Amino acid sequence: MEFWVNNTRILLKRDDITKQDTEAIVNAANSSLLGGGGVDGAIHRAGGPKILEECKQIRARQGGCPTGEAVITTGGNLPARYVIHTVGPVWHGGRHGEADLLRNAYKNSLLLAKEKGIRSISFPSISTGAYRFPIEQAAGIAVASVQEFAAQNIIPTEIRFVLFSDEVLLVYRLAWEKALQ
Ligand code: AR6
Repeated sequence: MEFWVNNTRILLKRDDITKQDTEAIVNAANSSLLGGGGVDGAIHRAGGPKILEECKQIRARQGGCPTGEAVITTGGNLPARYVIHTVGPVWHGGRHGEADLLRNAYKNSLLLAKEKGIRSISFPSISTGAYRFPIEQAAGIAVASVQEFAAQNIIPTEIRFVLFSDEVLLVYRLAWEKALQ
């Protein structure tokens, strides 16, 4: 299913993010940048050791990636040319700035893409797995962040939400429909 915000195509699909042919895919990483489970593990497995090597170089330079920020590596063996690694917040009940930090993770990933001239990008559902952010609220924040960015920026021209189950896809679809009302 797709929506348009000005000239940006927004696509929602149930799929594996490692298979996407957008110029960049976003990784729901952790601050160490050294890999983990979930989508992070899947990206490093499919992309091969080059991605981890580059993450280690970034770590050596800047000591990891703070929550809400984003860094970029190449895509190794992935179809995507780049991986943008962002760190969503761990859910601690909602009174610890979680919403703002999640908004920052989407926004800073999109800003980095724009800076690099990246025209198409795929996002997973950041923070809603191991980091336990409640899915409805996370979907609302993801949708609002992308909608706001697309309303103000020309690139990326295609933004995909690549969701791992029908249930999560439905939550994101409802969040978009609500946002467009
Ligand atoms: N494609 C798309 N989505 C996926 C894939 C995939 N291949 N695999 C899992 N998901 P999570 P988080 C979905 O836990 O909550 C890692 O260990 C998954 O079903 O990957 O931000 C990191 O290193 C869920 O809907 O990310 C961090 O330590 C969503 O991706 C920590 O987990 C996010 O789940 C980050 O936790």
